[in-house]
Amino acid sequence: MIEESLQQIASKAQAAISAAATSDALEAVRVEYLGRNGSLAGLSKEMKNLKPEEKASVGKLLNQVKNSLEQDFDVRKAAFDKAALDARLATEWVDLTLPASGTRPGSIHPCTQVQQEIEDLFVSLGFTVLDGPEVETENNNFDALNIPTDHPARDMQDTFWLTGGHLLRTHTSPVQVRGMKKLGPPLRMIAPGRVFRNEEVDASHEHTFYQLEGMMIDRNVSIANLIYFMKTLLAGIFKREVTVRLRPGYFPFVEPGFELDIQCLICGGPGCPVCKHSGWVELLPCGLVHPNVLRNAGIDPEEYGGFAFGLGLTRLVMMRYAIDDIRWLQSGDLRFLKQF
Ligand code: FA5
Repeated sequence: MIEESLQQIASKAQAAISAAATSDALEAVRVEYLGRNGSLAGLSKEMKNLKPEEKASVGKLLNQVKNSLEQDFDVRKAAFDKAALDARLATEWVDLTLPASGTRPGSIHPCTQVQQEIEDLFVSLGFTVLDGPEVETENNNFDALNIPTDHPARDMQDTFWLTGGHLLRTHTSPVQVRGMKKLGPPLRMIAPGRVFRNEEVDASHEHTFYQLEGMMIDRNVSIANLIYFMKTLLAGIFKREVTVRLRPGYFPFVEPGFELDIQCLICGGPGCPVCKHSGWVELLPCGLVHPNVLRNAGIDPEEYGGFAFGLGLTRLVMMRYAIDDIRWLQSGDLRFLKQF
């Protein structure tokens, strides 16, 4: 009797599994026949009314039917799942090789780009790249560079003074002092870095800006060497003819000293706020290293000489990219930065 009911349930359930048109309909069939309160569960509850000798055979049959229905159900379910996945893949096509959407890659700051180019150029010419601290001693920033306490040249660079004989370096020249002591002669070094001056900000002046110091010490270094390296530097950066002028310049740490100016590339010469309407931009002061500076670093000026320069890196970047106001460079404005 119970076997008969079992066979009937089995064939009805099989037919229902085959007939289920959707995954939801199939699930309803599963609940109806195989669920906790389904038909098979109802039959197994009746087992307790069977005679002991019948229990084993009916129990076995019940299990067989249950296993077989579960298998049919799984096969049909897998078919529905696959069809659903195929349908999804057909509409939701994903190209995994595309860059992820929503990310905005950063870019290298124009000052860093130009700095790296100059470093590569000078490294190829045998120069070492040195780093120095932004908080310097008064001695390295001034005294060792032949600018004693009462020297009027101290007023040329408005200084942010700190306590204990320290200051924010006003130029990269103190790295000359460190470089001479570290490397000893002969030497070729450059030192890019951030410098600070307590001065009014305008289109071409920042309180915080970048310079790039350069120095070569050897026997028989002359102005011809200095001019060669300055020309190589400008040709490497601008990759085209630029008009420059060399005029005498006063810096206590060089003798003779020069100012190398570049014709303003923002206005092309007639004058604008960047060149203070002069047509020229101060870019590359330089000169032959003063004997006192060599002596202060323990180098014999009778044996060695050298040249040094202090490139205004931020101004060079302005000229290179025709940036008409120095304040853009530290503004952090993404509309500006995204162009590089
Ligand atoms: C000096 O700082 C010297 N140490 C340079 C030097 C080194 C001369 C070695 C000789 C030998 P100066 O104060 O002129 O010099 O500054 C150098 C360059 O920094 C200037 O030509 C200019 O391009 C840039 N500069 C100066 N002040 C500012 C400023 N406030 N904002 C942006 N750039 C500046």
